[in-house]
Amino acid sequence: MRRTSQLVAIATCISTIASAQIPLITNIPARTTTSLNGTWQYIIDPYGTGFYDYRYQERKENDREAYWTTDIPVDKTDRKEHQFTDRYTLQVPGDWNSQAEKFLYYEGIVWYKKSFDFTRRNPANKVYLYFGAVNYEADVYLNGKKLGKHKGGFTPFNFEVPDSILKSSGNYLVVKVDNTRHKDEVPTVNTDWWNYGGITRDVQLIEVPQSFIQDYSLAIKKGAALKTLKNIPVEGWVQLNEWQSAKEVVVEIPELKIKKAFPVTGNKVALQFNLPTAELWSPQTPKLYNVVINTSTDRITDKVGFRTIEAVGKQVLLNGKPLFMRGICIHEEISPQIRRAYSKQDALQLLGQAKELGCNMVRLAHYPHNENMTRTADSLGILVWSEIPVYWTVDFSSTEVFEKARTQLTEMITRDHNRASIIIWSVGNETPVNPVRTNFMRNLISSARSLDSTRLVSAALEVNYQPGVNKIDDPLGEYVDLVAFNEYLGWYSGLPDKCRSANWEIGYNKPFFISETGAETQYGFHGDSLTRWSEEYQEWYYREQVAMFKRMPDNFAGLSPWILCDFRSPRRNNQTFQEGWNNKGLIDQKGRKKKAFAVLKEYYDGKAIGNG
Ligand code: GCB
Repeated sequence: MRRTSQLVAIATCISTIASAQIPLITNIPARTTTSLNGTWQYIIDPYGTGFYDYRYQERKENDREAYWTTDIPVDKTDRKEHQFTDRYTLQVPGDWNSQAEKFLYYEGIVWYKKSFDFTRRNPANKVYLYFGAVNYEADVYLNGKKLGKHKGGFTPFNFEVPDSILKSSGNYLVVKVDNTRHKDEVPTVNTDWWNYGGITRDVQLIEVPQSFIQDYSLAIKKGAALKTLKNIPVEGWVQLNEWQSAKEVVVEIPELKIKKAFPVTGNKVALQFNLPTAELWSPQTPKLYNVVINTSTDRITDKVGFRTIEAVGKQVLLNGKPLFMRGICIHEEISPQIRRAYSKQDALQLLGQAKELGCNMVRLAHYPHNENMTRTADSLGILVWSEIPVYWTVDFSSTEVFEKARTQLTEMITRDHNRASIIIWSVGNETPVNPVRTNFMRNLISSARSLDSTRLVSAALEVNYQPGVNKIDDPLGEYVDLVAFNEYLGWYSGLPDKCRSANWEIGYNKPFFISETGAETQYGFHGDSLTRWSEEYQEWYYREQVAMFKRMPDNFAGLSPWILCDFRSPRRNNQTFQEGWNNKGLIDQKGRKKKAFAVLKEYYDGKAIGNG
């Protein structure tokens, strides 16, 4: 947004702790699953009574008053002070805020309960319980036994379900969901979006053989020259949960007549082979190949696109050719229902609107969106910037907070590293410039690179506004592949005609990207272009910005204005024009396009000629 002061803080060295192994199972859509979506019962528990006793001590596992223990009285004398009934239910997936008026502003604890029967497809299978995401903290209990805990509102997690706990009938799954904001979490207490609570994404039981393929990666070798589309080198790996019984890994791409076998000598098997030829994935040709990975005990299929992405000199190259990113930022919120987005239908709506705007790229702000978004982006041919919620002022001095951020980064990359659409991992947004933060962010950048060396790493930085010239001189610029920054010339400072005299100096010889720019307006409010909040003001803002983009330095690699749709934000309290909404969308909460939509579309349609 704006950088007003430079904090000088004492640099504390964040020690690089060895990466924690997160046994996340990937490619859930292709696994044998049983959905636990649907109607769940709930109890709202603002005091945490189900978790703490009256001395505020954590309850023991078999405490009869704990909400994870059965709520059924043993006989008529039994006193049970918690009970789940069908009178109080929530739909999963889904945030709670949008499901009943009493939840609209609720932040705190809600207990969810689902009863289910379960028959294994194969009695020898292992079973995992998988959550697409729970915001923010989830404590998970099955039949009164704790399976585990997870923090982080936008990334998946799974627990192994021991055979001794799971029954064929009468299981009850209880999840304590807590979306209370805390200073030492990621994000921290202060953001500019609504903190939707709940089990916001799918819940599934996954069945896998005892020895199974946990994860895998396939991508064109970094730095490969693609002059001719012949003998394209592919590299990757297959991660097995255990290797002794797997023998060999066989990778097949039937359409390309590829079948390669690799001996298994450990849990992680390196892959290396050539594609004799292939159609590369790009926005114009979002070609996905069916890939089959087999071991002697497991088999998994996926649809994988092959492409390269690099920052070379002043340019971003997609498949070796200069790329201009015609982007738009998107929050994971959907109109007209006003709720967290989660489904394929939601993804089609949001990405469809971006396509209509002329986009070839989206910035998924400010946290990892659900997997339907990235899979749909793969199939529609939309490039993606994916980000973790290291937003504004997380506690950069804390090693625990760093670990929380790194866990979310790891979970984001693990889930999505086979999505060709994703070209940029972002480690944060508008973090204040000082040595402690720079060290923190730098360590995140190196973590991202060590998890995935095939994509660009970036972060949305701020502008150092100076008379005569606006500088991008944040020291973090040295460590990112793509220098990205948010600028609001004409909204947070001055009027849009400020753009006419604006000059830009990028302190790094790298491609740069405007990760945000925008102005707020209420759909249907009209005035002259000088009238704040009018559609005409926003339209003028975009006209001046577009004129400025046209004279940007030649390392300008694209932009993702703020934002596709208006979204809920408790920070926005102008009771005439905002009422709890950030209205910088080009589309309003009812799905109606504002005048500025056409201005950006015209610019993008012009840029599209000859560019992905
Ligand atoms: C920003 C933030 C974004 C805000 C936006 C605004 O710079 O990155 O999260 O919503 O500005 O509207 O002020």
